[in-house]
Amino acid sequence: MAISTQVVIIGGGPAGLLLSQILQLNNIDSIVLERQSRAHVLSRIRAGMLEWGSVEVLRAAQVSERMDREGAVHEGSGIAWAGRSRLLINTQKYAGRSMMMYGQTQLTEDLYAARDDLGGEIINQVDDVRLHDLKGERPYVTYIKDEQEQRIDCDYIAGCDGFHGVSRTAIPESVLTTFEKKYPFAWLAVMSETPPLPVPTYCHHERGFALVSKRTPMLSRYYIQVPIETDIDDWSDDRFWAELTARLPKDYAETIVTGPTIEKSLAPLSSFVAEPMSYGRLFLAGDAAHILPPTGAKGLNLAISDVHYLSNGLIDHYQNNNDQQLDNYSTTALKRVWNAARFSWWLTGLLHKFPDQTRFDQRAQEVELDYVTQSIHAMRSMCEQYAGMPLE
Ligand code: FAS
Repeated sequence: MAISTQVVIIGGGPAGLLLSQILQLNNIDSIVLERQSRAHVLSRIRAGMLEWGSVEVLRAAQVSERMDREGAVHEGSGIAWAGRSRLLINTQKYAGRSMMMYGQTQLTEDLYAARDDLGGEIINQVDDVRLHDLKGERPYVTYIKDEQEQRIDCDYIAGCDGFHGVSRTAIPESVLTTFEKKYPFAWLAVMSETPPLPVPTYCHHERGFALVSKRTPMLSRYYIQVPIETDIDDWSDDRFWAELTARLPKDYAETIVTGPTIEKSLAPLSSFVAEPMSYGRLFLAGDAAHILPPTGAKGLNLAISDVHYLSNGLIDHYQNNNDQQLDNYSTTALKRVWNAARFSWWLTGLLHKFPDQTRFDQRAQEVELDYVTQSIHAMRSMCEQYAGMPLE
């Protein structure tokens, strides 16, 4: 039994849900196919920092009411190093754009609620999604739901199914080029129901990188760099708090409120970009096409900017019969992706301790941080990229 729609969206994470929301606001039908249950998707704890361009896309998509009420607008993040110096990546002052602290978990809840309000179609717990006839005029998707094979005919397919999804693998290897860099360390992340420090701050330390961040006024998010082969069971709460505070400047270490962790996870760091981000009637958006180390807080923001470009292209197709934006989607999206990938790679290299690092490397990192503090040109460049390049 085949049904049809205009756009099939594979993946019900932030990219897929936002795309379906924007399309429906522009009278374009879509169906979202999501492998997991809604509860599973909403249990994920990930990003927390939104660029102002992302805030504006979310406002236009009518999913920002709680973000504007509960999110925290702030001027940027701090960097501390050598236990003393400190700088503020003041995106408001040097790039004219603030940042918004708002958790990806909350944003995904808001997206699901908005889809429910508009009666958006999201089919959870589907299996064996397959893409067919991508080079034809009428591609289609098959999947298994409740042990029944289903088929959806459509005009376009949006692959929003993350790094481990099926969409990217539907592009022939002869067409796809991938670029990958794996870092020799991971981030050990915890969440605690404790009041966070006022400013999200990256800490460069000879013991390794640390990041103090927040999600809400009573939800703190902390990260420390650990070796890639780390076993999370070796990290009790006490050991985590002792290592985190050893890497913070003294005044931070003395004011941090510790407590039982409510979540603990390991995230190996890697950079990955796939080109092109489109093939025939398939368009990739978000982690399906790229993965960046969370250092630059870019992953979620790139998923939003991909969706911004892709939805503009689809709207132009259906409303103006103009395919120029769709034809240029991959080029346009990749320009912003590579900008963010380079910045994330640079900031990761600047702030982390590499296994083969020498004292010279450590000192060179500290001097570069001193330089960024003293040079308005270097500071402007860092802030412009941290704030996110303006959406074209
Ligand atoms: P997602 O992976 O979120 O969603 C893809 C969806 O597709 C999932 O729900 C999945 O279940 C579904 N799916 C997969 N295969 C499927 C199939 N075959 N059929 C149907 N559905 C399928 N980014 C930042 O900007 N700042 C941060 O601080 C930050 N921190 C992070 C910390 C961690 C631990 C992790 C893992 C990521 C972090 N990120 C951060 C990046 C992260 O937030 C992603 O960029 C974001 O989730 C991308 O959203 P999507 O592209 O929608 O992909």
